[in-house]
Amino acid sequence: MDGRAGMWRLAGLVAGLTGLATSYTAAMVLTIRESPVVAIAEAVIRLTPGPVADFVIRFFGASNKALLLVMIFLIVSLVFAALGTAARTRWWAPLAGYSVLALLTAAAVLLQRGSGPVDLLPVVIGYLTWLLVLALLVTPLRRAERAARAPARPAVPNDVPPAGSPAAAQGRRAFLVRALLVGGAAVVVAGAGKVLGSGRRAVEETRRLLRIEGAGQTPPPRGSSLGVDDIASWQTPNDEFYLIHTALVVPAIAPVDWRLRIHGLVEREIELTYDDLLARERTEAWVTLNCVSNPVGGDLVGNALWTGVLTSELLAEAGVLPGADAVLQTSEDGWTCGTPLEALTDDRGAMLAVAMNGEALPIEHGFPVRTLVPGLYGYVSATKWVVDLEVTRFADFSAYWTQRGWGERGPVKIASRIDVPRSGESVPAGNVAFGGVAWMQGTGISAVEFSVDGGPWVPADLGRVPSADTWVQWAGTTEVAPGDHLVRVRATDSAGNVQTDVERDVLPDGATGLDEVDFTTTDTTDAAVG
Ligand SMILES: Nc1nc2c(c(=O)[nH]1)N[C@H]1C(S)=C(S)[C@@H](COP(=O)(O)O)O[C@H]1N2
Ligand SMILES: [Mo]
Repeated sequence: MDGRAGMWRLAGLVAGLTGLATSYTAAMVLTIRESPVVAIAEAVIRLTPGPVADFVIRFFGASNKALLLVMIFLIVSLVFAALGTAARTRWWAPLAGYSVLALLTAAAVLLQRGSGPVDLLPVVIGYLTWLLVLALLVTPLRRAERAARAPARPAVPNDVPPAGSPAAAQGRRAFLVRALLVGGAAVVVAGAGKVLGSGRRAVEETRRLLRIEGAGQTPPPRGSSLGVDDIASWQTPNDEFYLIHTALVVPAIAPVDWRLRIHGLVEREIELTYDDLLARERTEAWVTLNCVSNPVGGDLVGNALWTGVLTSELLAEAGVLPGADAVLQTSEDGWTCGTPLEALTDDRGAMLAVAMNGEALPIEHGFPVRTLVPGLYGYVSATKWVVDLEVTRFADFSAYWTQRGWGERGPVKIASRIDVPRSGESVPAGNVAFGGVAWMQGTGISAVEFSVDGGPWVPADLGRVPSADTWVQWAGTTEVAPGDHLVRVRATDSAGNVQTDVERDVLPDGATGLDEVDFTTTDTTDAAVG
């Protein structure tokens, strides 16, 4: 038995575990639900045949997942050690081994519900850590072995390498120092990840158990959905609602820690706790929220039922002083926006929202409290994780996006979108179905028309809406001959303004122009005859 083999195993083990530590912490920092190792455990559970899984779950009770994690951990530890050993004679062996492990993990991550490319980042970070740390650790080991084998020393006639020259001993010492330093760093990194992750999980758990009394009592109006497949559903589910925020690490705020300060040009400062806010009278409304960065035809828009407390009432209580025309909103993560005071005090229903579609706000949508102002783009109004409202003057400040060239005020612009047919879709010629959504919060949509190949504008049917603040589904059909076509859509608001076809970029204050979709119609009579 080779006495030095232990060092190679140790190198493999330290490199492997350090990679697990960095990938775990990356997952916690990126607020990915679980670490890659958990993704593997879940994949194993999912891929285990039903009866076996049932047996295992019954046998191990609630601790089965923890046990599975421990087992996976032990197995990969053996693999890591083996890869260290393999590195001694075949430099490519760990590379191949890590690649296979990373690919398997990536597959497990992608199997999880709602995962996307970002969720692969921890896997990539772990993979790079493996390669880097192993290289760092085996370099002195190789040096030691080369020194031990140096021709200056007579070969020893057995398979134990010579105890070694001073150079060999030095190499091994360098290895041990590095292994110790890397191992220590890995423990620190994993500890940081645990702290980050546990705080977040506690908040997620609190949120999950939270019931906001009375929220979610306003069903979508009958007829809001036209029942046409592939038009965006009138109510956007929380986990499909678009997300925009500058925060890399989404704030996880426990309700007990949340405070809102209302101050500035007011007679009385107000400080509110979450309980204070929940104790107040609540309002609930369907409101469509959209992003100023949404291009014509884009999907940075969603419609949800929001429950909260009217800002008009809070600001009336604070007593706004003359001269104020803005409210500078600040979030826990330091993002700011400037909202016209009027929009927060008039009767449009601007609110501090605590629930979205009847559930406590999801963390990434601003838990525990966000602002929601019908009729304004999100970047000037919809502050997530809001903690501070300063009544002030537009002349006296410049908020996050305004500093970056975006308009100071962001009233929404009228828009309409084609969801059916999809771009490039091929449909049978004849009576072709068209449909989508249109919105102009605050004013409402009175008509939507579509036109094929520059032909006459065809009026569409509109779904029913509860107010002017939500989008409306539109749908219609018209005869289309076989061939390649282009359909365009335009909306008219309830004040009689027809959507312009003049194209403007999203910068500085929202895109304009008409959505258009290319599609093909195929002659079905040919197919029937053939
Ligand atoms: N704290 C914070 N709030 C924010 C933002 C942000 O970056 N940070 N982005 C705003 C923008 S630009 C939009 S469009 C909306 C999006 O809200 P959503 O992510 O819930 O859809 O949030 C707004 N509130
Ligand atoms: Mo936005």
